[in-house]
Amino acid sequence: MRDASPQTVFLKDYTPPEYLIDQVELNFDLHEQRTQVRSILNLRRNPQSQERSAALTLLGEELQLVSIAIDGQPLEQSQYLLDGEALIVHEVPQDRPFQIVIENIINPQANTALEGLYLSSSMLCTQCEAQGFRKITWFLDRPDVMSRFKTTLTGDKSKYPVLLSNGNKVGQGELENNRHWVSWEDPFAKPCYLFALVAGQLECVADEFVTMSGRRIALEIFVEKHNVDKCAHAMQSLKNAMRWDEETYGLEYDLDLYMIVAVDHFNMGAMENKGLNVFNTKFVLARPDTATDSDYEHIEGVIGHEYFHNWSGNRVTCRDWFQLSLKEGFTVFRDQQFSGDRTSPAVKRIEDVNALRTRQFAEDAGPLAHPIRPEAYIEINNFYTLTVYEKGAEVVRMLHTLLGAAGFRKGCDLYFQRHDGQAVTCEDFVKALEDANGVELEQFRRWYSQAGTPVLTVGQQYDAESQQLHLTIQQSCPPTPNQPVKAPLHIPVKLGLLAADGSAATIHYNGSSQAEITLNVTEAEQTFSFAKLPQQPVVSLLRGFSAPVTLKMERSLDELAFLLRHDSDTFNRWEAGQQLAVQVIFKLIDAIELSRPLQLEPVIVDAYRSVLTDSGGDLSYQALLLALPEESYLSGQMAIIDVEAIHQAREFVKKTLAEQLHAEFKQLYVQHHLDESGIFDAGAVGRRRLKNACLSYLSKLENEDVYHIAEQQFYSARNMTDQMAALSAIVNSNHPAKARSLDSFYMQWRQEALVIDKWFTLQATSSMPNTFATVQALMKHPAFDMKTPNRVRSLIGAFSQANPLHFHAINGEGYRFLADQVLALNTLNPQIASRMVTGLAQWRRYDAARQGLMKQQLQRIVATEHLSKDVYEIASKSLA
Ligand code: B3K
Ligand code: ZN
Repeated sequence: MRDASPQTVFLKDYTPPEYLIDQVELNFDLHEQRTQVRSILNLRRNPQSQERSAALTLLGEELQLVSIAIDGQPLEQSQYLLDGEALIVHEVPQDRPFQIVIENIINPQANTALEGLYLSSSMLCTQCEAQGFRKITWFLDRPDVMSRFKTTLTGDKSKYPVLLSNGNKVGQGELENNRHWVSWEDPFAKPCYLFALVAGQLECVADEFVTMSGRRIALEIFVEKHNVDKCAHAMQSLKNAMRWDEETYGLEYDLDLYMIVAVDHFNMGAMENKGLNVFNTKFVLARPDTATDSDYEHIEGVIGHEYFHNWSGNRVTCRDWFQLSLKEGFTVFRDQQFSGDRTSPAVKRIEDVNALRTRQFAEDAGPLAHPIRPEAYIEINNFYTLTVYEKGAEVVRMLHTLLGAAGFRKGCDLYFQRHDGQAVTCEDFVKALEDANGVELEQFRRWYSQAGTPVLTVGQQYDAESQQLHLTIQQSCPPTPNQPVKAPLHIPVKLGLLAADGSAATIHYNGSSQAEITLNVTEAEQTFSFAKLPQQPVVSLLRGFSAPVTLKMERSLDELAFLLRHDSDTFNRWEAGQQLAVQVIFKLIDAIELSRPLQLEPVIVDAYRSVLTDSGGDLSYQALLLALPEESYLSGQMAIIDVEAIHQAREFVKKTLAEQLHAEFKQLYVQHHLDESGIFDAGAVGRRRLKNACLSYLSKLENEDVYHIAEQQFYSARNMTDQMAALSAIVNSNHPAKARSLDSFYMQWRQEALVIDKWFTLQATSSMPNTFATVQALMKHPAFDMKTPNRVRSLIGAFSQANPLHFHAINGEGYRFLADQVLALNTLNPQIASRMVTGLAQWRRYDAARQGLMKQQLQRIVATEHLSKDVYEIASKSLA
């Protein structure tokens, strides 16, 4: 058990800050083990606050106090109180502004939690969101306190030749003992979570961007020397993002300088600190031979995301952390739009929905379900969730759908104009959209407060005599923790109708005639009627996945095959193929569970044959049409998850398709297997994706010919996409050269940490026997390191979250292993530890034996002494 039960923070308890800090001056004397901080805070009472106490409470953790003074007067011990989390000054001036000067010491080297100021390799850097600033110095560490920061960094010239902070550089100089200093000033008031500093031996890759109003912005990417040749794509992505935000939202960059620093040790993807983004190297570094096409896409997406935060997050920030989705959901929506525009909107949408349905839906259906605006937390870092981010983005997307692109833009314009420089709420965002469009979104607001994935159950009735189609839509939402009963939501449902020849049937509805309409589903049950339909049309519902819901609608395999061939909506065309495969796979699962012989439905073979022979132009899209639903998506459809049957059924479909369509797969493979350097353009990416999808099918044949193809591709590849695809085909088969290929890959890339991460992940996610033994051996590999989050994720995270077959082994070894690692990480890095616990959270979805085993490990975790708040919250809520 923990030493004391941790406190829960509630949204309903929010009150405005008692004091404000208008200006801060920070001075850092940087040393790995003993950094001295001198902080000058210019404070005043907040006129908005109702509280009337004379005391001031500043938050601080793991700090060593040297001195504290008010208005030049040093404080005696009796004038303040110090505990592990706060510094309370008993009396401060009430009727005038005052100044507090604090000196304290921190130890960055001892900081393995990677929050606050820490050491990554030989570089010093910070991570302050959500509450890391209090590990740097005592402060009003809450987002509604916005201050102007001036920062001076002093450090050794050889160790820290580069000294960076937010804003513009305003001074620098030399000191004795080979030391130097640099001063930075950020003219924009910001919450302290957006503060950053970086010090180290860094090379700068520089470029420039001219804004729409003609201002020249210096762009600088800082990396370690050996990575200088991997920054071009990140730089181009940044320029693309800056242009896109101007063109799409009319938003221009505000400072004269935009800096990005790439660090090896980082708890998440990246951080949007004002003017000085700190990035996980994973989302910056790319060269065709080291990064896959997906890596290239993710880099562009994350660079865009952090850049877009400059407006949605920094210029307009969150009042409190319950409003996190205000900036995250909105910014994810913006980065999704950006990536779609840069690549293919159809492909991007499918990828996003796929991720949402496999991962966020599971979160929403389990013990950790929460609304996109949560109402309570123990540790806010636990709420950077798929729900807040991805479902949050879906909620913004629905607003975009309801208002139309122009109306949504008008609303955003008003939001940014009305709230620039403020810390606001989700309510303020919705209000701005309403006001700008003269609409009311009262019922829609429930999306912010209700958790769980709504289910739409659709029935159709065609009346030949009146030529009418009636669609009855029922909505419901399963109970989630603390929310047993849900009220109906406002759900936009996009609809199209197809005539028998596959063409669009006109929708006559409420006096208008259109090819596609958006239905406003607002009640628990509603019937929509469509007239002038001489024949029964095929319904294409929830086009573009217009709402984050589960759709239940009876469909025959033939109807799905028809939609896969003819639906003009690219999302629903893909979705029809998915649902076709889901139905086929579930029939096989039934057969497996009844020990019956397995047979593949011919309709899916025909459907795949037509996909294989009709490219339609977008090869990435064609590759997606060929991808079977993932095991995790299939799990989500099962009352009691049977990992083995799911795996076996899906493999059977894949192998049988490969056998029956062997010639077609081979032909496409050969056609698109060109000698490519790995240039990242849509054409080349599509060719690689399609070809490698074919290779993945062919590898199921386990024959010499395919072994040869895979090995050839592995050794001759000049880009990482092809090399990884070939290695993956080899590792997930009985290929005789498996060990040799893995060794050769390791030797080739041992200097490239991000590539070695892939090497770990590939082995951790293998479906072949002995994977668990391999994972255990890899834990002892010299390249494995518990203090490097990327490495932990690549091995422990990959095994527990992306290898259901082996993680859920019936002897419980996977669960025990995960709990061991969670407890080891708990002391080192609570944020990473608590992310790993989520592998056990879904225990109720498994059979009784597995439930018992998973629960046992969760109980073991909760019973451990000195458990971090992070791990305690996730483990105890999972058990609740
Ligand atoms: N805002 C950061 C995430 C901070 C996570 C803190 N535990 C990155 C992002 O969403 O852009
Ligand atoms: Zn973000």
